[in-house]
Amino acid sequence: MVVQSPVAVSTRKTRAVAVGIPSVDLSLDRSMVSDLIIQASQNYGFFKVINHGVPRVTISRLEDEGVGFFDRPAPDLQHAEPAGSFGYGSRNIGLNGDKGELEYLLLPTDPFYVVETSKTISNEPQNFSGAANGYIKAVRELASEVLDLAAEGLRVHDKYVFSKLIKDAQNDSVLRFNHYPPLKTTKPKPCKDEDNDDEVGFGEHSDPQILTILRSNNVAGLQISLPDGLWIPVPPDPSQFYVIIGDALRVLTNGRFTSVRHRAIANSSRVSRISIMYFGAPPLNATISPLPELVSPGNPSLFKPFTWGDYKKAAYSSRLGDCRLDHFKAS
Ligand code: GA4
Repeated sequence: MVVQSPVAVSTRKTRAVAVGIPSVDLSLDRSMVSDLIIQASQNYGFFKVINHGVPRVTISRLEDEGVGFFDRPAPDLQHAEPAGSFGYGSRNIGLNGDKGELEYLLLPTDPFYVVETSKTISNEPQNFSGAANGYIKAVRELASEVLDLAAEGLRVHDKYVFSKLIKDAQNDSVLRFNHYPPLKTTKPKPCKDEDNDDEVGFGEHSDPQILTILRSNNVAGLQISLPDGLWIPVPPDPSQFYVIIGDALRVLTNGRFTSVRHRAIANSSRVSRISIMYFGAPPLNATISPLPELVSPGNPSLFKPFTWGDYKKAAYSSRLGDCRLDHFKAS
């Protein structure tokens, strides 16, 4: 595994530490890549992928559309609200009172839906939908490749067992843009206690889905939690992607993979931070339970079976930082 150069950290709730983020080079020999993915997914639930094959223009086109969207006047942003919990949001996260110093746009990834929704997002909807659909297709392929490599490394019978869930025509995957506005220089820096919510960009949580593909511009903010609870910053790298293992994959692997807790600190730089996440999710009626190959008398199932729809419902009834999987543990 390529481990990036050590970083010294000393920020709120982090200790000074030297840790590298695991990095997986997809151009290496296939069995080596799959071993690296297994190690990183078990030990961190998080890794960077390099030599990912997604064209730079596919990324920059969508980032430009995202920047253009958040630059629009406030009343236009509110119109980007197609239905339910999708659309534009600001400061309010989810439905149960979580707050963060950001604004965002959440979209389903169905290409027809993207085309329809684009009319409320951009004055040039074909540009937005073209960029979004091109990006979604590319990162879904990337996510599927990572999942196939993971299945190979786990030596499970069906190598497509994970990727077919996010490729299913009824998949429930989501695309999210987060905009963390730059620090307002006119506002005096408040002197607040350690747990002050004002400093949270997007609070600590694990992603409920199977796999997240995250990419940001060159502004820092993302942090991941190590198994011992230590938080480490993730250096931004606009040309690469980060992979986040979600709760559903943790269950499918019977806890062999960990679903990493992560957060974004509020943006303290003078430029905006823009991140784009693809959350690969199964169809609502798909059953999520440990793969039989990963269960044995010595290694019993850690979770009760549930559908993705059940889990999504539980997620939306919970607070962002809750450990939602606790309710689905086998007794
Ligand atoms: C975290 C991962 C994705 O961003 C998201 C988030 C969702 C939301 O922002 O609407 C949730 C959060 C996320 C998990 C718990 C619930 C739902 C906010 C929240 C408090 C879109 C998702 O699928 O789950």
